[in-house]
Amino acid sequence: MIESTFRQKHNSLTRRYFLRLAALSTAALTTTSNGDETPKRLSLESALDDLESYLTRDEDFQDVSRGKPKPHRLTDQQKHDAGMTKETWRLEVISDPEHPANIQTPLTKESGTALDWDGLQQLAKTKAVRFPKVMTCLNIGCPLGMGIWEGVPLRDVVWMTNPTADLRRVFYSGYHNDDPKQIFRSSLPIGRVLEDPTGLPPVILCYKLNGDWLSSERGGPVRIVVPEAYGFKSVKWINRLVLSNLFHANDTYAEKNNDIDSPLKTFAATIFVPDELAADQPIPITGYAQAGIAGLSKVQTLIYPFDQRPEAEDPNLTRGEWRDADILGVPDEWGGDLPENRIPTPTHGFDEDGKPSSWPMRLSKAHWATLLPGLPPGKYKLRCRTIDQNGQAQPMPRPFAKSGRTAIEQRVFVVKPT
Ligand SMILES: Nc1nc2c(c(=O)[nH]1)N[C@H]1C(S)=C(S)[C@@H](COP(=O)(O)O)O[C@H]1N2
Ligand SMILES: [Mo]
Repeated sequence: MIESTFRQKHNSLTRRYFLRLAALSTAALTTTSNGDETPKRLSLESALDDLESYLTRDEDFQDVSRGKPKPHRLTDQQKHDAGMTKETWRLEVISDPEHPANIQTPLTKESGTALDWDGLQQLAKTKAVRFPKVMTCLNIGCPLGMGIWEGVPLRDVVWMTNPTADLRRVFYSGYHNDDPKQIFRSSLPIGRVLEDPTGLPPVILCYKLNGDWLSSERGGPVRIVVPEAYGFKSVKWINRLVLSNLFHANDTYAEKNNDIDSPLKTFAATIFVPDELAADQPIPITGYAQAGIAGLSKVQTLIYPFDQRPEAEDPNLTRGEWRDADILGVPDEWGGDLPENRIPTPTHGFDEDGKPSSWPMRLSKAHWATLLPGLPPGKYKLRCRTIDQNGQAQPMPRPFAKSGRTAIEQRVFVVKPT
């Protein structure tokens, strides 16, 4: 779905991967039964040309924002008036009138205590955190983009109100044309805001993506980013936090049957699959995986003749002869317009040299590739799946579509007689 023109071509890592495979199986790659090597070369080239960069440029993210008009399409003057510029941005933090939390110093526009851009940047001097995260919509099969997000922990702003009791949940919403019907609201239990589960970065008030100020389309000047959640928890153009004693969610996204408590799932998808191959020609395939809350341990592929239907009896294809693909290593180039191609330090999950502490990274993307043995002429189905770090094969352990997509992808290709 991402525009191929924006894809970073000639990803050197993947190029090396295929070259190494080619060297290992020179005989298989350089001659077909009739001595013609052209089709093989062609499909390797196509596989490489179709790759994407690891990080996504701000403007290359897909956008699914609601609103009439969408807030980021307002004119500069309208954004100024709406509090959607650095100069005019204000964040109010108040107690819920219906389910009051006990807070001593609400931050309001009226009293001139609302948090402004300077106040946020003041906090950022000592509190700024960064972490990698793939932004994925619960209802869309393909991630919207992969970024390094920077911001101030939301708890530091909650503490500014001096809460003392009766605080169980935080509701938050962004600018939506001053129309109550257009409000996009999300929420979190206060526990998640005040404390980070082991290994997870904090929920942040985010103002930078990949080292640069967050654009208006991405939710700038300031949005929420929740590391382990689907996109709808990461509200854009944030301007209001409501501290509440209500004990349950009331997210806008709960409409339409969405499971709003589901953290990111692990799944794989293809990027390049040849449509057509010659008989016995090795089959180069590339793809990406999303490492969800349970991490990523393997990506696997399965091929079977088109007219066999193993899924009829075994919907998750657990009895198939799945083959391990190779998860590609740390990229040489991060892409995403990251300044000097360097992960800034400190960033959660990276060491002082900007190298990932583990790979593939949780709550992030990974790329994979494989070169499968050639096949006799016919029409085939290719499937790919992940195994997470708990050993669960996709779509398990949480197969329900409304909890985030994990359906096993299928692609069709044809092998022609030579
Ligand atoms: N204010 C506001 N924030 C929002 C939305 C919205 O419509 N309005 N959409 C949400 C949804 S459903 C998703 S998936 C993510 C997408 O983030 P992105 O546009 O940066 O890719 O933004 C979320 N934040
Ligand atoms: Mo979404």
